[in-house]
Amino acid sequence: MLKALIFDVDGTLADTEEAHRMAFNAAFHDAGLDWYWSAALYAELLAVAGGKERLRHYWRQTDPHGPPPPDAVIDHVHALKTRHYTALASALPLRPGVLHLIHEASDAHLPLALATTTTPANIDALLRGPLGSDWRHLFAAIGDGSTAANKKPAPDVYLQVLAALNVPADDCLAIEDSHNGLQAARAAGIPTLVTPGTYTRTQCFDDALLQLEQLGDLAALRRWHAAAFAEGSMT
Ligand code: XBP
Ligand code: MG
Repeated sequence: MLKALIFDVDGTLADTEEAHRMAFNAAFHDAGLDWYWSAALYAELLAVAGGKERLRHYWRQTDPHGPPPPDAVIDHVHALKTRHYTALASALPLRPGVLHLIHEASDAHLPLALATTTTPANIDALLRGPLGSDWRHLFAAIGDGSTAANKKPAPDVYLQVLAALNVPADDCLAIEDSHNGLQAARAAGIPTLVTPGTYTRTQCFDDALLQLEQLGDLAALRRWHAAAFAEGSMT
């Protein structure tokens, strides 16, 4: 029986990665770096979850034999990026069906959680508009880039919210947009529904319970979750 919904943030609650890409490029300009991440390159770099991890990965790509980038430099560029992103995110709409589902689940007293690799500042910038400045009261648990050092596809943020929810993984449904996110949720044993975003729709989602273009209502999620166990398709 479905006892909790766990939402990923970037790409799932809103199609945010183009804003992240623009923020990274603005930060490179501010920092005097002659880097530019095209949409095609960013789609490749999204294989690395976490903005700081993505920056380190790219730095090593551009200078494979040089020393690793100093943490202070990565932290500085990422702070510039977060400043640009939070300004952009405040104007981003939630994906179709998300707001309705969050309010429907909340009205039905179905616990909700967030499991993301992004930062608390980015989550607040995205959600305070559509959900209000007190949006945190809608979520029983939040696992994010500040609570888990290991980013997706590691299951850490999902394991954290499962412990906080005190609900068995089988009784939850995770909603994700990316292969990394799907892997993280499945590694935590959580049945997972995927709603691919602009940057992730060509990724592999073989282990998903279901792949949807957009979220439906809570009754549909309950039916899919029940059917998955009735068929025994969930291990
Ligand atoms: C997606 C990510 C994040 C964003 C960039 O997070 O991998 O790293 O791309 O945000 P989600 P930061 O788990 O919500 O899909 O720079 O704050 O990491
Ligand atoms: Mg995501």
